[in-house]
Amino acid sequence: MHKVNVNAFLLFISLILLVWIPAFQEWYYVLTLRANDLYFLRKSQLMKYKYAHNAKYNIGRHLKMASHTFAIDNNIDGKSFGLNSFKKQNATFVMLARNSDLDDAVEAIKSLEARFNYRYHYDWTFFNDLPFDEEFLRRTSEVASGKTQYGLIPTEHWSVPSWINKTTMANNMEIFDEEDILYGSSVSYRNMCRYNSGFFFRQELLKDYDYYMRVDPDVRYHCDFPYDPFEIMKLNNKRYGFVISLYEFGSTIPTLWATVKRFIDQHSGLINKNNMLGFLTDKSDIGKNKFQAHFHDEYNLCHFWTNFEVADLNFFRSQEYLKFFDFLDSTGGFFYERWGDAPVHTIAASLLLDKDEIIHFEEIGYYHIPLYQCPKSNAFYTSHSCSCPRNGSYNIMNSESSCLTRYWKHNGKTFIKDPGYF
Ligand SMILES: Nc1nc2c(ncn2[C@@H]2O[C@H](COP(=O)(O)OP(=O)(O)O)[C@@H](O)[C@H]2O)c(=O)[nH]1
Ligand SMILES: *[C@@H]1O[C@H](CO)[C@@H](O)[C@H](O)[C@H]1NC(C)=O
Ligand SMILES: *[C@@H]1O[C@H](CO)[C@@H](O)[C@H](O)[C@H]1NC(C)=O
Ligand SMILES: *[C@@H]1O[C@H](CO)[C@@H](O)[C@H](O)[C@H]1NC(C)=O
Ligand SMILES: [Mg+2]
Repeated sequence: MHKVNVNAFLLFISLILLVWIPAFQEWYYVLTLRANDLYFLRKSQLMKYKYAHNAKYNIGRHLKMASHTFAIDNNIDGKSFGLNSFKKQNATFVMLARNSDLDDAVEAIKSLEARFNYRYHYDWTFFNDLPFDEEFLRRTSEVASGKTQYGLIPTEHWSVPSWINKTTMANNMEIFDEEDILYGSSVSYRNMCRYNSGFFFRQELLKDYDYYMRVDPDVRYHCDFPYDPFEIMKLNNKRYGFVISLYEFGSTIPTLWATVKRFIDQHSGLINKNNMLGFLTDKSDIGKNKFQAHFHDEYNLCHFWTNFEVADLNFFRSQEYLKFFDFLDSTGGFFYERWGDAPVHTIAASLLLDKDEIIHFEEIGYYHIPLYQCPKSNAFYTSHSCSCPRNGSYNIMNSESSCLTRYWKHNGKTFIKDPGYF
């Protein structure tokens, strides 16, 4: 009889197992995820009846015009928000940091990995105006589940241009300091705001991506993500996404709005027909949400907090945006005043994009000192293991300094789970 070669047979079996076991694990993993999902959704529905959310605490009811987090109750078929598609988008996280931010940066990365990225392994791209040191490279690479890459910002993107009058700048910074304006005399903060307004998207390392999500070292995520925000952007043709919206300090932007108005006059062709100018200029009270800010211009100071930002890089790379940035930059306002990247991005998105291209990510539990976005529905809170103080005054959902009601008023109430949205 033909003699079986035992060694060859064992090798053959080992090869089969090597290929088969990981495939099986992946399959088993997805199955248990689905089962968990279903289990928590069922459980959360029971919880809802046991502890009816807002009614129990009697807070924040007046401010909140609508929520689609509640819609989860109507749909517990386990297919929540396309969680299981696992299709990776053309996207990266982007973190700007100093070497001294390392400990915080590691915590922020761990937080986002635990709440979202361990399922997807999106790339992490880090930038610094000085070279990152060995320890920064090592520790951030250790905690990131995706590829990590590190860029040095060119000096032209992070310095006071030669045409800025240094005397005027110094005089103005002195006044800003006397008025106790935050970062009143910080040159590095001004460089940072101008870089984030006009240069981050030009970095070589970002050329190969369509979308990015900004992650600062001083932020944390407090709920499991119910979806991939990049996928939401892609599937719904969104180009700019935010979580928190507030009133800016008017003293940091005395001439910004006048500059914007000149831009609108001179480049009316660039302004989107279906823009969201109303969001920027509405100063009326909305229900019990009183208008909070005081400013001499039409601008109501509402802006998206850019420390969280998911956006289409191609928007920032567009001729429209570049023209807008150059126009603002040419006035020197980033240095003579202290224009933040938040009002700049917000005004640009509101004027240059179709308002349907902007999205509020209501289900993302997010913290940047001192504010949270903490989803208030018990069903959502429990099913996504949130760990934020839902009923505190620093939950933006309860806060009167939020511009969200103004956003809802001017951008409708089209939510992710509305029928036919996907
Ligand atoms: N590389 C570098 N990053 C900076 C510098 N200043 C601020 N950043 C980053 O810019 C972002 C915002 O800075 P932060 O101090 O948190 O400003 P705030 O949130 O407006 O108070 C964070 O990602 C910081 O790590 C700087 O001088 N160098
Ligand atoms: C810079 O501004 C100061 C006043 O702030 C002015 O006296 C000076 O002439 C300016 N310098 C230049 C080169 O324009
Ligand atoms: C990813 O985005 C970049 C920049 O827009 C683009 O050049 C590239 O083709 C995209 N890649 C894929 C796979 O879509
Ligand atoms: C809500 O806040 C009150 C006090 O303001 C506190 O006693 C209560 O424990 C809080 N409940 C939750 C669920 O955080
Ligand atoms: Mg910060």
